[in-house]
Amino acid sequence: MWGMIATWRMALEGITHASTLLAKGERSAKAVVNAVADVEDFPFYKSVGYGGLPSENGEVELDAAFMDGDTLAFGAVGNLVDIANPIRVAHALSRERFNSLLVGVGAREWALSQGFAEKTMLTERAMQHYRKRCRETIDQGLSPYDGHDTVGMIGLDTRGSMSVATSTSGLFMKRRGRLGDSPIIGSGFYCDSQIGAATATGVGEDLMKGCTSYEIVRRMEGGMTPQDAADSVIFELEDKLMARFGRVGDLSVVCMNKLGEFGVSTNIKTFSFVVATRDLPPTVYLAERQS
Ligand code: SD4
Repeated sequence: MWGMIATWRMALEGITHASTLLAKGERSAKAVVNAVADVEDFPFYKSVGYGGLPSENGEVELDAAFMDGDTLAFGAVGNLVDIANPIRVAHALSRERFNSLLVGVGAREWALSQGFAEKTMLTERAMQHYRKRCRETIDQGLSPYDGHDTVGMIGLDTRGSMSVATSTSGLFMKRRGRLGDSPIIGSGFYCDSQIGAATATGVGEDLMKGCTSYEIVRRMEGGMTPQDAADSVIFELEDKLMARFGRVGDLSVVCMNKLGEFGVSTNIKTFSFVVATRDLPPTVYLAERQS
């Protein structure tokens, strides 16, 4: 068996490419890193990589992570500025024994020291969105826009190895230095080849409260199907936050177990995701809120 699953329609082209690699026996790590890098490179996706929307100071600060489900090694970067492919930096970090999560200036310095290319990640189009939002909110003060288009992608290869990758510019108009769930292990992503993997998108501040991705993997380990694990984690977290915090943001997840069975859950009306497996051609699906 081999398979890939990812959040949002934007992953389709990357998965279409990368799934041909998996079908030929390529490693899941290479498949997810290449596919996420494709999403990062596409200028019109407003919340990932090049063309991502800026923080409130006008700077594009990018977060990304990679986890190898065989070794449980992970690498992540946060608030990385003007480096072409944050996911490739995160992947390189996963090979280091220490310093697995680097943020800000330190992340940038390390990326440059390793020969990663500098690139201005703020596009004219993203700048126009930024100026418009500044005008709209001039009286109310800036508040982060609950956009949610983090790409989170899981790969299972023919050897049974699994990997997960995430990449995002986070919330539009976030405060400088803010991190969401996407570079945080256990929240935005988790992967264990002996069980399965999960990755999240939505309001990071709320996804982190449930250690969402780790919790889904743990429930799959306990015998739940991926779909039941995803639904139970999302709706229990939503109930808990509503009862104790009085509000909840958008929460969406995709997960896959070591057999290539997948699950998807969302608390928003519709959530698009992409799947490709040995038995299913790369396709965009829409998940709907189930309760
Ligand atoms: C964050 N979870 O930074 C990310 C944003 C996101 O879909 O997923 N958008 O909080």
